[in-house]
Amino acid sequence: MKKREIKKILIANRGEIALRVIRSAKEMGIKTVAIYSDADKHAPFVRSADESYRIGPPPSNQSYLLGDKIIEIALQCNADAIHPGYGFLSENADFAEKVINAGLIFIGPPPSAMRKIGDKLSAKQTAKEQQVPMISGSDGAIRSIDEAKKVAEKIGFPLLIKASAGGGGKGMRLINTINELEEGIQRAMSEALSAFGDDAVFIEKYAEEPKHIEVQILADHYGNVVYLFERECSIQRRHQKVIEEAPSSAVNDDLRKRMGECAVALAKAVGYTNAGTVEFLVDKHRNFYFLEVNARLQVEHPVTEMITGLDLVKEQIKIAMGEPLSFSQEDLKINGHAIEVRVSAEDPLNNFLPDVGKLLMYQRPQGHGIRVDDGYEEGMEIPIYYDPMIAKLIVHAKDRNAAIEKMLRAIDEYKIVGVETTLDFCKFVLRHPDFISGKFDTGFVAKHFQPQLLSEPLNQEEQNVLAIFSSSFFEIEKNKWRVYQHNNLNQEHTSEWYRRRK
Ligand code: MV4
Repeated sequence: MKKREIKKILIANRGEIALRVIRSAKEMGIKTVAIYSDADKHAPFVRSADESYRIGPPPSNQSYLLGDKIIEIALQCNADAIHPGYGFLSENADFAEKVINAGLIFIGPPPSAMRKIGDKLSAKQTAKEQQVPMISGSDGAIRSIDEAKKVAEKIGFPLLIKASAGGGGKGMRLINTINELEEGIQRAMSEALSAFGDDAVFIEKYAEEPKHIEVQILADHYGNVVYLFERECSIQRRHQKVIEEAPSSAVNDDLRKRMGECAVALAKAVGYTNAGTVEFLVDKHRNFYFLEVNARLQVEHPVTEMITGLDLVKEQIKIAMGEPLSFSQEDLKINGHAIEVRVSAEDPLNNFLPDVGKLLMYQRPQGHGIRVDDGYEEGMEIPIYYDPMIAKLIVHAKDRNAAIEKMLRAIDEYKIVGVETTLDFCKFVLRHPDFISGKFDTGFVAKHFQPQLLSEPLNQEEQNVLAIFSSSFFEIEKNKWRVYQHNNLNQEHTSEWYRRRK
């Protein structure tokens, strides 16, 4: 692999991750190009890039998913490389291939590696060949109901039917008895076909109360592959991660090394380069099982950056330029503990439905050990067209307890008015005895969370203030008032602030 200079990068993404990539590129003396949809015209990432180009109307399929148009812009503005961020085109092997065929550098793994681990059956096949532990299940795709029944007899119930092309829980079905099996397979296959254009499904024994733990890897073009330890991602709801941390309190040095080495072996086997993540389930006996590979930089990468001191985007860019990794596995040490919470414009009191709108007030927490990766500013609208994540709030401290304390302080300092957010929900999790003790699994939210736990009934004084508000300035419904309460804004402050706004 010969070295190739990168002087200009086009970022094929939006929001916080576009800004995140732009910042690292700037520090490396690399020029940046933003592309944006009409919904993002005034976004910070568009302003902070050296050049920016409109790509189309707000919907993703008319903007951030237009691979050919994005490549055309990259060529016109003389960019050397494209960084895809996460989501959108980031794991699309055909797009990566087109980027390369256009003479540009794709800052990510080679399309061949993306294809080998892109569908779960072929990823599992490779993992198995590398002696990565597998949960018991079917050997490859299920071809008949008879075959499904044989596998079920062998492994027992409950079991899961998974779509090979699915990811992040899409196309998964839980089967509790033999009676549900036939219909389950048929439905799973037809759903997979319509959702992914591929009806391949497979069966796995259902692991009960598992933890979701993933290993970050980096691989250069000279066969050097390292693991940057693990992230604990069990706190999620409906397959959306809410809180991530590094390291995991359930992983000891021995398990860390075994999981890390499996991830490295898998990467080497498919000729993987750049940054990637290998996902595992870990059961209560500390057995780990391969799940899937994510061929991109992930949302939660900052917790790994905090405990390793590395800038993963810079590492991605250096790898793409053909530089060898500047460190080996032995050089890497875990320093302290990091936690990330995803701050989303969703209403936990209303089934986490997106609550988009204007950020009337937006003040970030500050201070020692606090990092906010966001893509919005006060006064901006959160568009309805994309993921409702407003920000990632990341803290770093000497140990897990200190990190939890710091996160609670940071959440209290975060002032967001105008949309409901997941901040209070995260506070609930961070204070829960089972979270604090580390005794939690992917079922935590379903087991412990009820919306009532976030909302105390209003006391008399609060009701009085609410009455004044709703009759005088604006129609402020109860939940909005709770946001002011959460933000510790007293009545005078709130009304004065509203007066100024008006
Ligand atoms: C499983 C499992 C239990 N047993 N596989 C969900 C997302 C996808 N990546 C795999 N998932 C699971 N696979 C077996 N054999 C439980 C889950 C699962 C889960 C995994 C990670 C994070 C959250 C989860 C929530 C529910 C179920």
